[in-house]
Amino acid sequence: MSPFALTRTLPADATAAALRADVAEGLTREPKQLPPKWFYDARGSELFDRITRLPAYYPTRAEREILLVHAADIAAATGARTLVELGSGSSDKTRHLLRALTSLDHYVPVDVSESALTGAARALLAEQPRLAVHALVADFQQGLALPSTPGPRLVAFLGSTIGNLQPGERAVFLASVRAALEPGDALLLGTDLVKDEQVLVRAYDDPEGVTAAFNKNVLAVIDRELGADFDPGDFDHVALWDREHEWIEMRLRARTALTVKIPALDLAVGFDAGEELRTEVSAKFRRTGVRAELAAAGMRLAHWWTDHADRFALCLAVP
Ligand code: AVJ
Repeated sequence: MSPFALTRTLPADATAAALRADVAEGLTREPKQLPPKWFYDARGSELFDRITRLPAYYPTRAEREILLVHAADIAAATGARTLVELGSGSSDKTRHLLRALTSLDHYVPVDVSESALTGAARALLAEQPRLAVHALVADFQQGLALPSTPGPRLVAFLGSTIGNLQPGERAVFLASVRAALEPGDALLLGTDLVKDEQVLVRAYDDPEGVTAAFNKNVLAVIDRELGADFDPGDFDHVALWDREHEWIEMRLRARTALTVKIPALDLAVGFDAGEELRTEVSAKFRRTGVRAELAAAGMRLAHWWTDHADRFALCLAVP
């Protein structure tokens, strides 16, 4: 049995307090907005899992293709002994990476969800007995205090989750990754690429309606956690391409004028008919932009791999 350790850098009640603060702030501002991290309760995670298998949602398959085709290149470029995976969730992509990186002996999954971490770690330990797993319950937006496992380290941030951050937040995040890297370490970053608007919008507004259900799930989370009386049926799912910022926005549009009570916050929130609540930004990238953002954070773009249709990129950045 290989060793397993778990470190919590998040107080047990931090998540509940953060949700209250985000809802109080986000629903009382103009325009209304919520951060996308609150989609992912058990049902939201299951819906996201279904999204990754939808014909219209290409990013997961495109990234998996790159991981499979370029596994040996990634391994040769890093020789990592420790893989740190940010926002690891239940991630099955990780398996391809772990199999390819034959030099690895430590795996450090980092996630805000302790249950996702212990579940994934158990499965991995059974499958990869050579690995010591040191799980970290942490919010990667609050800085990176990595456990002292042997180098070189490869920090992986896959799935284009970086696209959920606003440009300013990305700069802060990349700087904190850079600060955690030593010479010989590297960052493996997955980014969805700018492409035809129709393809992009369809990926966030699938004909099966799974993304619509995923989007509305955030209302069910607020109902359950804060005692609110949102009726998801009162809102329409909206996905649009913001050409100027080159990002997809998901919104929830009120079908009629309505008022929602949120007892835990002692708050009543009014929506006009047609008023929209922004629930997610999913930025799309170009190579030049990624290179510039990495450079601004003190990293150099060393490798850039894309899938056969140039829809998605995996890149390797070094300090
Ligand atoms: C997990 C953040 C990468 O932005 O594409 C999928 C989440 N939202 N469909 C993305 C998501 C709507 C996804 N990320």
